[in-house]
Amino acid sequence: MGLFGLLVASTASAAWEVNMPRGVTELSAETYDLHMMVFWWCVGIGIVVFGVMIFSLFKHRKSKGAKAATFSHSTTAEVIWTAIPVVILLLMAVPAAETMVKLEDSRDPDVSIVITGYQWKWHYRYQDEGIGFYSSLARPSLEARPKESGIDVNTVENYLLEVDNRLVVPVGAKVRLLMTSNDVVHSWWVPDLAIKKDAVPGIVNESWFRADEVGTYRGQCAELCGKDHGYMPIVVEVVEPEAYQAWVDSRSEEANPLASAQ
Ligand SMILES: [Cu+2]
Repeated sequence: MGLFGLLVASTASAAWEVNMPRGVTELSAETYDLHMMVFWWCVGIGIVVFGVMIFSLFKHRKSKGAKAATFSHSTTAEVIWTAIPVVILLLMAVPAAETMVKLEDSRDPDVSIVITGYQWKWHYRYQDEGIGFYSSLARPSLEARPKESGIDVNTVENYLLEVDNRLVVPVGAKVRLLMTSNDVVHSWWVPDLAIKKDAVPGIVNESWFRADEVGTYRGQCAELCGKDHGYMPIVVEVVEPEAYQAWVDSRSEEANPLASAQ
């Protein structure tokens, strides 16, 4: 309890979540529910197995004059303790497989974005809109980052979780993500979208999401990619379709020379 108290006290200033978030997409909710289902199965199995074990140890202890049984095999017991786990695994595997099939189905997207990992930033290119830009750690975080900066990082809003150029997508649209890397292996991870996918040089990985709620969702690179691995956050802004169109128009007008570079 003391240790727990310490742990809570040391992180009291930050939101302290133990569990994974439920997220804002249908599949993130499904993933969360699967996770919880398997978790409760594990809790149940733990209670039953340790319950029987502890009860047996206590009930048949030597001081009570218990005599050890001498049999070494029981076909009935072996069939039962094989059959029960098989049934449990099937009960978990069927819904998990259904969700996995959906996770892989990135056909017919409304928006398609190529994500390229760089040491240490992200590049986003909207395939059909002709928009391309880098997304780097925001200046307030960058300035507060060095130990000798003298800036209290607790005063920086969304410290290390803010970028200069956010990824903007429309709410309710199917967004396909094609991920690759320019140098080493990175991983594009946004918990609220239930996406954590490696960005590997020379390989294009695929993922997709359909955000149901307008909002700002934050993530980080999740693959140790070098000294500034902790300084390449991800910010996804889910907006209404009209706001998205306005953003696309404003971006196109800028005629960003990097748009066609990637
Ligand atoms: Cu990285």
